[in-house]
Amino acid sequence: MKIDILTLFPDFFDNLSNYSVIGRAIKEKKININCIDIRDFSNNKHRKVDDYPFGGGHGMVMMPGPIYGAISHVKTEKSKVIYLSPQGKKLNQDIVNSLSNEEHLILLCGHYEGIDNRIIENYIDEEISIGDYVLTGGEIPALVLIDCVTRLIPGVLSSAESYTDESHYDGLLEYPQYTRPREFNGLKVPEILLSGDHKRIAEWRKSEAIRVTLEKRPDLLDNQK
Ligand code: 4FD
Repeated sequence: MKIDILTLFPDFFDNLSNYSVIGRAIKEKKININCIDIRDFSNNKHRKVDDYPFGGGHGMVMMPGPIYGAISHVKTEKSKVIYLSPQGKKLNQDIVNSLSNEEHLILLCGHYEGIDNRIIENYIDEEISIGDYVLTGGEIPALVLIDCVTRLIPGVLSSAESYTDESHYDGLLEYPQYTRPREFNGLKVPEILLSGDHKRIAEWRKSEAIRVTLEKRPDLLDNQK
């Protein structure tokens, strides 16, 4: 998968190739991440990319020209252009699954009070939010999206790191996990996990996943497919 990040802060993404699973995916060429500095597409000698809002009001708005220039520079017929914004559709594992099948993502990171609405209406395929809160820029949401999409690309996770037992894979939270020692500060590991009875362990884990989901995130059970 190719990922182009359109940003005013390309340095922010400098160390991705040293980071855990994403770093490995980059080195193994499962993903190809490229940063585009939106300022490079300003037609202004001061590399200005924002201006006052028409109609007045506080703050600045990112001008359409530089953003359009940056999108046009990387876009092909196979691209999906995503704008990270607090007004977007809230990201969930279903959206992540479908994005992981794309060939080329273009991630547009906004700043200031947002971008000229003509870009959103005409040149963006999907507007995505990582949750109902406001950040100073779209760069961290872009990183979140890159992280959760990358780990679903075939060959990125080893079978030992498989995601099929994890929270949100099947609409439930993950069952409780334990490791050695068997007793820690007087606290014991559930006996069944030491029994070696794999069928009963699988049943226990399924019922624990449901119990934990009911306790911590009952809203997830309303959306069972
Ligand atoms: N919840 C999110 C995305 C971006 C952001 C920005 C308009 C502000 C939160 C466009 C206003 C971008 C999110 C930058 N904050 N801040 O996903």
